[in-house]
Amino acid sequence: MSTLFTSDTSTPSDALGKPLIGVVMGSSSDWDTMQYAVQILTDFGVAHEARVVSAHRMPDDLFAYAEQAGPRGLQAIIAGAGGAAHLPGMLAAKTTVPVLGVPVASRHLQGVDSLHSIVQMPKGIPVATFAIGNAGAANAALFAVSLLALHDADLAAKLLAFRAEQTEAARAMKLPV
Ligand code: RP5
Repeated sequence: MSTLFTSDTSTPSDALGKPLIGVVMGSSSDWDTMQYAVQILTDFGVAHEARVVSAHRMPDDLFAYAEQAGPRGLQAIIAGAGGAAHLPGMLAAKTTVPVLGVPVASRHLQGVDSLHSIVQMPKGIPVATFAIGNAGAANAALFAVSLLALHDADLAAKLLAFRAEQTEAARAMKLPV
């Protein structure tokens, strides 16, 4: 088995310990969007990793990542890609670890192409698909936190506090009139 993606390839984003959530993206150009997922995971103290795994430029690496995800203990993979966005679907085809897909806004079609590529999975291989762009990246991470919180009371409490904070912020909103 390839050791390409074992957790001894530590990066600063692995600093919280053995990763529970993998954040992968098709290009470093996706980072502007995918950083919102990583920020949420960091804020909640969820151990994670972030990697570029390009479906069409690194297909063997994609397969290795997917095959090793379960054995490495990943609980979910957040996968962001733009254009003809094969990455989330191909990961899902090679692992039963839940894949959360984030459509990254593309240069020419503003991410509608990415959304359709990710959301229109044929029956049998699901990819949970989120909104195009930054909100989708953040929500995918919040969804991953919700999954982990089912079996982690401290994380569940943090999630409730996060929701309460949002509620208070909305209640405090003022209009210019
Ligand atoms: C996809 O192609 C990536 O996910 C990215 O959104 C898009 C453009 O990639 P670059 O040309 O910026 O590397 O594979």
